[in-house]
Amino acid sequence: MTVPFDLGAEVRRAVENATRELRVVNVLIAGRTGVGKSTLINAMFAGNLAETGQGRPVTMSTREYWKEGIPIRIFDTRGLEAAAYSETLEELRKHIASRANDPNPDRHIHIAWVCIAEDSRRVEDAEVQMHEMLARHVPVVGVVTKSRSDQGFKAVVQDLLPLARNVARVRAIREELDDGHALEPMGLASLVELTLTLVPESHRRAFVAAQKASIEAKRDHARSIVATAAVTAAGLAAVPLPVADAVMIVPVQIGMIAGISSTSASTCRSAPSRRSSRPSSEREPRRLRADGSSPRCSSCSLESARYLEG
Ligand SMILES: Nc1nc2c(ncn2[C@@H]2O[C@H](COP(=O)(O)OP(=O)(O)O)[C@@H](O)[C@H]2O)c(=O)[nH]1
Ligand SMILES: [Mg+2]
Repeated sequence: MTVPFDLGAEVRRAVENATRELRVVNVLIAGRTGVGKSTLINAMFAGNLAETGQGRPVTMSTREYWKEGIPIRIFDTRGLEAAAYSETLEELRKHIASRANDPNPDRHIHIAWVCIAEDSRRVEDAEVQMHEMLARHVPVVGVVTKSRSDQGFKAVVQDLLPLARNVARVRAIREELDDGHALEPMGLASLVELTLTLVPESHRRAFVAAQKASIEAKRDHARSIVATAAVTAAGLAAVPLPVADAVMIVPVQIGMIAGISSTSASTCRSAPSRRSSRPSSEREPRRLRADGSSPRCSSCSLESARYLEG
């Protein structure tokens, strides 16, 4: 008996499902000018988000950054040093509260990082007040930026930002010292892991996909997708079916690949484009290999449905 099987339709459906499930995670990053927010954003997330111009103003002091294809929105809050600080804070509070009431959870702010530079060795009142306001609405992490030598500063931050769920130390870029030694970036993967414990479960996958600092987070996520698909496939194989098991199991495999590639989107999209500049009508049709497998992304080596799509 022949069962019609449209591979293209299966791939499209799997990619659509995986993309729909991905959601959009919203991260608010607060801190004084110069503490290293933009540098941290660019080190942490795909797409050099903080370099994409000015972003969109959402309040007088807050700008929203995003890029097509990356499931994250960054809210960069400046103005901690402004004279009219309490107005800045109130304006931001209203904005966060109105988002929290939005029925669409993709509009909520899911996590806030309050950044304080280690070299300042000071926590200002403005930062304390900011963290108090934010903690009423979202989980807050204190982020000590430009870390080099703690000397008890993390404990001071923990003490002065008691509503922060945790405090992380990061160095977003490599720093070369006069004597030729270099300090490598640090703490970024830990900040990913810590943040993942605090964002709602529904939005974790989006965070995993958007971040580029922790390959482990992507790998762990891929493993859980593979494990789920294996259980589903085993269940199908156990049921006597009037068609070959493969017919039922191939869509599960395609879904699994689409799920994995959607959380590796940043890697795939940063790969040198293999898209042709020729109009699609002039391009050769895409082909599966002789063994039936699909081409692999040159960057992440995933047999990627998203890549297949392109
Ligand atoms: N050494 C070192 N410099 C950093 C680090 N993060 C940021 N910077 C530098 O600090 C300056 C201000 O950073 P920027 O990201 O523009 O700060 P923002 O105003 O908070 O967005 C820039 O010159 C960055 O290169 C870091 O982890 N280590
Ligand atoms: Mg900046």
